[in-house]
Amino acid sequence: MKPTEPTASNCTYFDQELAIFGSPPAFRDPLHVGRPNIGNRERFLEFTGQMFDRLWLTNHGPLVQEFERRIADYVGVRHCICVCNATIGLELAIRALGLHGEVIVPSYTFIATAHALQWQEITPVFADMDPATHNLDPARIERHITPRTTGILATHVWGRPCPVEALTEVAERRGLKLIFDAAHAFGCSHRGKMIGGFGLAEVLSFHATKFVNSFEGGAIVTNDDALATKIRLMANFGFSGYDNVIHLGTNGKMTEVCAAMGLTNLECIADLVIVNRRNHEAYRVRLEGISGVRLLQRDPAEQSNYQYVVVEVDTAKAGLSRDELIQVLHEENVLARKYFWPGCHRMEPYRSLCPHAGMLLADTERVAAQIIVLPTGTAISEVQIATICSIIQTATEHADQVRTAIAAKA
Ligand code: T4K
Repeated sequence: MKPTEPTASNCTYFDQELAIFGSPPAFRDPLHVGRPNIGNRERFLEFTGQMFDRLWLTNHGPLVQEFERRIADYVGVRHCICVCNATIGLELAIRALGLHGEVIVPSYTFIATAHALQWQEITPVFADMDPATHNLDPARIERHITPRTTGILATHVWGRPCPVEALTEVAERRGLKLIFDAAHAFGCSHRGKMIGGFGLAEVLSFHATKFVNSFEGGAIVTNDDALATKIRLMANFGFSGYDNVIHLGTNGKMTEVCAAMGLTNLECIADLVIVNRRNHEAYRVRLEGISGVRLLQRDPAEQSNYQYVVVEVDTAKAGLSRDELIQVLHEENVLARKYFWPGCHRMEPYRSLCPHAGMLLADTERVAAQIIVLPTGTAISEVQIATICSIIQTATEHADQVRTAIAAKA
């Protein structure tokens, strides 16, 4: 009998038991990608206790100030402005920098990167990725630069650093402002320097699904004093002291309870890396040798949060397409994700605004159709990882039967 919750001694997966063939799923409860890491609950209660005692719940309170100080120290930047989420953080950075017209972005990123521009009536112009890294390819940017282009907004996809130097060179030579969407990259480094200090500003996310979470939250980090002052004003309606609005602004403030969660999780950041790294290594060992399934590696010389376990499926070698493998996993209650399929350019409003964008995004389209993101973080065990890998192995070894079973279900 197949166990509903595999144990260490019983985690081998047999082909006749695949749920796609009609057996019960390997996992009774769904295994999600993006399960939140929850730090020390006692610490969280201490922080929130202080908050209740002070009767200070939001508007740049002491917990937010402390969170900002600790992030700035950790990243090694002069300024950190915490905000309610990274999407608002991107919007604020974009607006404070005066970007307008067109801005070059990857299509292979979460939709928020593009929306943060379009929301402000700036056209995101999608450039292709380097398929080896999944990051924006500097060599493919220049063909998109027009007299209306004012900036480049690049994402450190999966926390693996963008080619920062090459992007900086293009930006400087063409007179463009360069900022980074670092939503995935808190705790990651590039050439020994923490991500957060590159470009004119970088934007971090502390969403529940991120490596360090503050329920919802984000931060703009920068070494530019004037920019930091401006963003701080803009995130608080443009207020400078009581009753004095000196700038156009919005409400981008982080609450104290969010900062309490962020501080709690920041205190155990080293443990979170250990868990994610252990998981990544477990996946690496068990996926190695499965034909057509390649785990994206991290540069061991750099710091990484190992927050995303990303595999590329080569249909010809695996015998199954990415979508077929996803279906196999979902039948087993492993809710693997297809991030960032189908690419921003194929989502609205961009699909309608620029229906032919895909013609210059061949690698984005190809890679987006090959990616599976697997569960990791503190909510998953090594035994569960072993089972997931065994499901993948069994499915690829019996690809023909799996395809037949999928076709029968259609
Ligand atoms: N830039 C980039 C490159 C980003 O990846 C993101 C966010 C942003 C900007 C914007 O940052 P924020 O404004 O969010 O700070 C999820 C996250 O919601 C999103 O924050 C994240 N990127 C993106 C990569 O993943 P969805 O649409 O996949 O969310 P959803 O609801 O499907 O949740 C993901 C999984 O997490 C689910 O399988 C269930 C699990 N989950 C989720 C939550 C909220 C839990 O187990 N517990 C939870 O509390 O976007």
